[in-house]
Amino acid sequence: MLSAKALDRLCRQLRDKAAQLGFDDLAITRPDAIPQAPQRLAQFLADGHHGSMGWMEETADRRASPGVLWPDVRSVIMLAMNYGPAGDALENLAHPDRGNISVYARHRDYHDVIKGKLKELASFLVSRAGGGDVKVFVDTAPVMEKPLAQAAGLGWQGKHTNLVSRRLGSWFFLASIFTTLDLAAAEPERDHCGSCRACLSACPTDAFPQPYRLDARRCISYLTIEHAGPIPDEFRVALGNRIYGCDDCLAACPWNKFAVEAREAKLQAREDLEAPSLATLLRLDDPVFRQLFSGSPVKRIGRDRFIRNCLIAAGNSADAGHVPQAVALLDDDAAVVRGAAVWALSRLLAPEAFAALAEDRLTQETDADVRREWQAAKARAASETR
Ligand code: B12
Ligand code: SF4
Ligand code: SF4
Repeated sequence: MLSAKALDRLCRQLRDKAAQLGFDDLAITRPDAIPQAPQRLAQFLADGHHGSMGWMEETADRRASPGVLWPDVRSVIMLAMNYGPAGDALENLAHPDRGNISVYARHRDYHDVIKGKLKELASFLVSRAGGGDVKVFVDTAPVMEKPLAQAAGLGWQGKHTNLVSRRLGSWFFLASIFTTLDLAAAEPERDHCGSCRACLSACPTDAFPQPYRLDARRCISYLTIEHAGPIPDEFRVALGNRIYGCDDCLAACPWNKFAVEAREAKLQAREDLEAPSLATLLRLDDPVFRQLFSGSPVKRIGRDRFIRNCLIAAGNSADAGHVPQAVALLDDDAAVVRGAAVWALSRLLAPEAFAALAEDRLTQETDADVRREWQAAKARAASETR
């Protein structure tokens, strides 16, 4: 058992080491510091707000309570790593000839960047404490990182549900170290949203049924990354050119006036992912997709889902230059790509030209979902011709 003085020294050393490793903040809490989380998570799941993320339901008990995930845990160390953009995060949304990849994915996969540093920090802790057990997590285990980070005082969950820090703004990742060591816990951060509603109003798909609650099924981040099938029709126009994730609610937050650019070089945007040409992306086959997104979080969704997203962006671009590539993608092996190509063409071709194409291609299509896409788009074209 360490004395209070030794504990204090240990925490200071831990903080210094974390800063040295590139973390931007560190705070400590108790595993039982989020008593409201189980009920709130249960409500989120009962409302179906997790959509097809079945893993959230399967792990709910462990997710809601660190003590269920690991009964021996005595302290939770929460860490923040800034990934702030160099310029205006939303600038690229005004360029329909470009695809927009959200800021968190314009560089190396943060899981890879953070994991090694976390392990090093955890080993440092054990060696300085002269014992104790540790487990490290960065979005890789059922841990409610945001409420734990608020309880530790790193920031507060804003009305958009993400953690906001008075010092860092909104652009930072979270990670945690669970330990059997008894460390001094900090006070929770209080809510500084006040009467502001900027993030709620900024959402293009109206994904917040109430402040502090998100219906993931309506969120562009979920629709472009987590959702596997066709993107529901009602959200396609709102996607604009967002082909991977969305930053609108984060970027709207006035607390970002304190945000600075990421200091970790691996979290600074790759130039080729800041505003990639949609025409080029639409031509990616599987090997080239894997090569382009090697080491990037985008690789996780696979080429077919990515091309689906790019086709929706092409349909929103009003650029008939995409027509030949969209026609070529009508023969793609993946039904989800063919269906999105139908939608893009229905938006890029004149109604008469689309109707003629549909006449020719609908009979060749065997997949039921894609046939439905053709029929819905044909009906739209017919109503526009009338
Ligand atoms: C599932 C998930 C998603 C889902 C669902 C998001 C969500 N808000 O739940 C989707 C795919 C949509 C998503 C999107 C994004 N995500 Co995400 N995601 C996660 C993940 C894996 C779990 C989150 C979770 O547990 N959700 C379940 C809900 C119920 O929990 P919650 O959001 O904390 O819910 C709280 C509120 O609902 C609130 N609440 C409910 N009722 C009430 C009532 C009152 C009065 C109050 C005050 C509060 C309140 O209490 C709940 C518990 O505290 C975490 C990593 C992790 N392991 O924590 C990353 C994580 C949250 N994501 C992250 C990021 C960066 C994003 C995106 C910005 C990515 C992007 N640019 O596209 C977007 C942001 C969208 C948004 N506005 O949330 C970061 C956020 C970092 C931060 N600073 O907060 C995390 C922490 C990953 C990480 N390790 O850094 N994500
Ligand atoms: S990430 Fe985009 S779509 Fe999702 S809640 Fe925020 S603003 Fe809305
Ligand atoms: S935009 Fe306003 S309401 Fe939303 S998180 Fe920031 S301060 Fe809170």
